[in-house]
Amino acid sequence: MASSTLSNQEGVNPLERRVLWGATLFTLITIGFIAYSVWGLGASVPTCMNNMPVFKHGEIIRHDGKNYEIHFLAKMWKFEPSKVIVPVGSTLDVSVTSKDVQHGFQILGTNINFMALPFVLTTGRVHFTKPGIYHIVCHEYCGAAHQNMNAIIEVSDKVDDISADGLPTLDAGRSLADAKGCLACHSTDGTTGIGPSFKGIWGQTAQLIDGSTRTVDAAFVHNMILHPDANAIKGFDPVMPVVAMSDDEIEQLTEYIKELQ
Ligand code: HEC
Ligand SMILES: [Cu+2]
Repeated sequence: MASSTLSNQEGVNPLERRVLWGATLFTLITIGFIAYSVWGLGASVPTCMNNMPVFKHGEIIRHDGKNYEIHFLAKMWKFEPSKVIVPVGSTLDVSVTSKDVQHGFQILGTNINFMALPFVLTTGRVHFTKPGIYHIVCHEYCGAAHQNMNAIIEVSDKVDDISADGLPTLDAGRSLADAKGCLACHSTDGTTGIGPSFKGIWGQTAQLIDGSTRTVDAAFVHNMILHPDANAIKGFDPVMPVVAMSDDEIEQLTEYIKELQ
């Protein structure tokens, strides 16, 4: 029995010796696999930081060189930003949170595979050495339009730096709406101000004071910006000013309003 083995002063039982060697070998192999996955395959363990304040909007932040920090906001049923263009060789520090329910976040073909949880930031790092389109999907069922929830990272060998159109229209549109003073009268969260909120109007029917109706689409937004006086909407004082804008800017604002559905 064990006590007689232990009291055996002649040395370690050969069977025990084999078990010890076996266990040591097994441990070394395991450590070897971990080392290989970290240095050989570039795996990084996602860090879950639940004591950090979470962000409320998606954002692309450029640090030095080809180092980017991307904040992905998952919400029913899209990711913000929905498109990111970075040059080949970029390293992305990705952090993910959710605005509403539990979502999934996987960048296909990379080691980034997270849960996107409300009030929680999950972060990881991914390095892109090959050009291509990398799809991001939500892999956690999150409601009616779950299957539409996707985004892309385009890794390009043509751009030297993150290109302007790599910035999500949401961010470009937001800063434009801000710069042009639209946000003074139009909220982006559904609350009515001096004008209707930008949130949720896309595709809706606007009731004009002359009794006619308009569908809020690209043509209407364009017309509204150029001739606000010709589109007085029921329930509002017709105070919207004409703001000089290029067609490109109008398009960006239109995209912005569209994304705020
Ligand atoms: C001084 C306040 C004010 C500013 C600034 C303003 N708007 Fe408006 N906007 C309104 C009001 C009020 C309405 C409702 C229509 C009306 O009666 O004139 C409106 C309506 C709209 C609509 C139609 C909304 C719907 O429900 O169909 C769009 C689109 C719009 N504005 C876009 C813009 C954009 C883009 C800017 C910035 C370039 C802007 N507005 C700046 C007050 C403003
Ligand atoms: Cu989802």
